[in-house]
Amino acid sequence: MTDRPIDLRSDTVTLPTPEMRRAIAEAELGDDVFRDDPTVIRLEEMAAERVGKPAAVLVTSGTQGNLVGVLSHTQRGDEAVCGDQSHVFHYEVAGCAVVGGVQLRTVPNRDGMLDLAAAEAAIRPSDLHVPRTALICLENTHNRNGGAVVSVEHTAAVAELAHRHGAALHLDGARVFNAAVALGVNVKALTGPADSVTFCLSKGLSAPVGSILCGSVEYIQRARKYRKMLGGGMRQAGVIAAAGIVALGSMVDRLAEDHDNAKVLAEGLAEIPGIDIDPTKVQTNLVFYDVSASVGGAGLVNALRGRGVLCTSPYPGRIRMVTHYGIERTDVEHALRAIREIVLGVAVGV
Ligand code: TLP
Repeated sequence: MTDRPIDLRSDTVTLPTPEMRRAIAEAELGDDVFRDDPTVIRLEEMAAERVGKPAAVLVTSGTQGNLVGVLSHTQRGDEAVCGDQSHVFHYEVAGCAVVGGVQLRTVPNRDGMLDLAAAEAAIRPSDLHVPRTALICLENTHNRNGGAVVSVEHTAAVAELAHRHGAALHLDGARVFNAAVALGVNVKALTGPADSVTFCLSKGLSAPVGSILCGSVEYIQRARKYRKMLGGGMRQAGVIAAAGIVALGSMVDRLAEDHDNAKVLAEGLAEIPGIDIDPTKVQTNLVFYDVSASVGGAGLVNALRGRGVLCTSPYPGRIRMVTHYGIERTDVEHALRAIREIVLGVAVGV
């Protein structure tokens, strides 16, 4: 047992770096609803430039970014096509339906990708009886598909499909910098084909709060209004933006360390009898595996907690572990030892 928990529940648990804490303390501030906060404006300009869009708006969270993002592309009664494993469909409290009157239509997701034929078939014809397909949503990296990276080619193909049918493409890029680092490409190759992009400062990039929504100037103007409607008009938000500037400036390249640690974890898990994992599927910082043949999901979560290792079991029998800033190689080794003892202990009836 170590003195601090090894917290593998999510990369959302990351704490701000010392450089972020200094930047927060020294940030130049103003009321951002009046557009008087120079630090927010700097972050938004930096973020837009980074992903190759004309404009950006700081939002409170990835969920708010996706909701404002969808609202700014759609009207009530429209439909948005998304993956059946997507975050926007599973984990955003049906915000598109509740707030936007937008119906989500799912198509199969595999390895982060949308089934292109199914997506094309899901696009509505022009007919009195049916909703308008206004939008397609893509997610990169893909959370429920094990942190899978969506390729540049697939992103371009989905954008081409959307645009051919007069729809827009929104990218839920909560972890798009993980995808860019894993592929070794400039993030613009992944964000460029999309009409709008959300990415999170508060996950692997380790800022305490905040996400960014990017798109055209007119689109971001609409988004500012929807953000205000949703209570996301923030005042001296430079305290948040200051950490975001550090996040974008110095926390992107180190995501490779998290991916390496996830690989070590996955390879170690594959050697433990009673654990089902394909380590070749682990491309970024999310590690999913199955323990239904041994201790069971809840069993492992609880036993690990007693040994100072935190993780989640998002579906029965399955475990999710996430590597991030603050998780060192020695933490991964400690977690592996604890898992091995628990799983083998149960297997031999100890
Ligand atoms: N995901 C969280 C949980 O909600 C599951 C996590 O711990 O992974 N898009 C994607 C792909 C996400 O994974 C998340 C957060 C969001 C959007 C929402 O971001 P927040 O939590 O900032 O609202």
